[in-house]
Amino acid sequence: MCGIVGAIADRDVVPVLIDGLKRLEYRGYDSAGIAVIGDGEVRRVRRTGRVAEMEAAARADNVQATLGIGHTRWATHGGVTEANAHPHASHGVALVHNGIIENHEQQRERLQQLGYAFESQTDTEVIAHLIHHYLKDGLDLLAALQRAVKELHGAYALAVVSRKEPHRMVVARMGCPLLVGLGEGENFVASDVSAIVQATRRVIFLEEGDTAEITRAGVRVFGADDAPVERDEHLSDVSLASLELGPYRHFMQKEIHEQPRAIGDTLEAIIDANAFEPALFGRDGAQVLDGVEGVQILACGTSFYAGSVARYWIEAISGLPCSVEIASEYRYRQAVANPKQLVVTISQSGETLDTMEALKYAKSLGHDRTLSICNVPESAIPRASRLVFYTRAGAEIGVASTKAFTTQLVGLFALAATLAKLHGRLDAEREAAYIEDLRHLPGSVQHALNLEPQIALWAERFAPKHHALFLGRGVHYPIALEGALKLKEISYIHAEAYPAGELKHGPLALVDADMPVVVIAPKDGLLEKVKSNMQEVRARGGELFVFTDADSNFEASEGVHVIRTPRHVGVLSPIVHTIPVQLLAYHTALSRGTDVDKPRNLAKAVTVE
Ligand code: HGA
Repeated sequence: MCGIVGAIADRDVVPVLIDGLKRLEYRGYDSAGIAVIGDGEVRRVRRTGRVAEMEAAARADNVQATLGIGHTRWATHGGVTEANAHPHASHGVALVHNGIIENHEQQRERLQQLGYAFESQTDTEVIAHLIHHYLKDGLDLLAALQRAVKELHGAYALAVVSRKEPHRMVVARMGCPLLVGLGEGENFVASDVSAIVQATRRVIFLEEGDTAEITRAGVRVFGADDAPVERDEHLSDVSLASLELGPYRHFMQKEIHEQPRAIGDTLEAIIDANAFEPALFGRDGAQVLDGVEGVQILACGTSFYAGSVARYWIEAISGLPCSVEIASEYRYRQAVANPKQLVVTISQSGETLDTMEALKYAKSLGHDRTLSICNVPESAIPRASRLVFYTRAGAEIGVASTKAFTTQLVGLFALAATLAKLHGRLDAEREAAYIEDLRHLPGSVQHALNLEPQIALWAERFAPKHHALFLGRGVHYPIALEGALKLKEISYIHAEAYPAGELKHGPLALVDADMPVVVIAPKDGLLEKVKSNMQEVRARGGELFVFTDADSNFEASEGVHVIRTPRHVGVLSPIVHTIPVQLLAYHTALSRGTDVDKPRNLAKAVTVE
């Protein structure tokens, strides 16, 4: 959350900053701002709302410079106002910040006593004054930053400029992502590579506790002890085309339709190996997975639902006990560690703060077998894990996760099958059958996507509603949860999901003609039970919208609408049944006219607590 970009060049960097902020806008869109250094002064332009509004203001003021920083905000401390928008400034120092400073109140009090006046309610402003305080003591900008960050508790990615040092910017990272982009005679800093990919693909990922100085000529990185360190250079494979909307109306729509390709790419290594092997998860795969006696999955949001599907798979296929927990709960409870358990963290961005902290906590308890399922190479969570399975979904820009979820499920299924094989529960015939199922998966997902016109008609009936209920059983219950989450995230319709058997224990009281009830009801061992639960809804006048598959011989009737995926895909059915609930949420949001890619109050890559 919050996007940072900075540039130093011998050309005007304002277009670079604004283009970068537009690409980072998915990380936060409460306000946007830039600060540039020119003629010995800091010039700031800040606006609430979208980057385009700030861009217009910068144009009107004819702001140009060769050094500048920019920010797109997802507010945590202080409302959505221009005064709270970044960059924040103190006597010729300006900075942008992603993260939360936990001891900002103490610092504010101290700095006020030192005579500093505050203009904003943010936690960020203390950092600007603190740096200025140390500049006044005679330190240079880099030393002042290094001194200041030692007094901060919490998380930060920072980019700082000063009117007195127009030839460099200085940056710091702790708990929030930050990378340096290396150009020819120009250099950059950004929260993620999408912001600078137009200028360069050569990047250095800063590590926890790093600070760096960035000039036109080069970059110097310092470790947590302020001593110079070398960090590897990487060549990013993010392409500009993958960040463009193309023929689609929204990134979410594009990303839903990219799923056959994303799943196909994610499957590649498994199909190539034609086997489920520990090496799919890294060089140490065999060492880490051998002897595993159970699995603990830690994740948030949609990734938590992917983990919830995996629990059914892992227990059913490998016979190992598996529990799934919301990362922000796990990290604060006194959990009982079992070093023979594999700890699996799931995060699209690899930067989800709660998940990262839960992983650190698990490690502190003695868990050494760690695996992450992640979509962003070189991000923090995979780097902190011994094993990793990279989903190859490509950049996911829509705030509501779609292709990241289905590709996570592919990785988790491969994990369940690999653990089963290691435990002698997967014979060659079954392994071959699963691989064959996976091979057909992109095609089955495409068939589900072809249902879009029918689902769009349903969406028109959902659009005027205020509430919706989603039901599923067994491995499809988490898909009901995911469907309800998608609908509430982007259409703002209040939606809840229940295991269908729970209906009579409470939620049935809510059912009436105004409460559409979505049911995920593929042909499996629980179908007859689900049908009985549906009768309970019908008997109370509820209207049912059923997603099922070709094998279920389920008929539509009065008050019961049915959409069928064209074929039953066995154990992979939850992946295919995700597609219709994504499309239902997307088209409902479209009918309601909400901002599909940037739903209110939310942002992508949740790097704050
Ligand atoms: N705490 C700062 C930055 C917020 C942030 O990083 N959000 O993801 C603020 O509220 O401005």
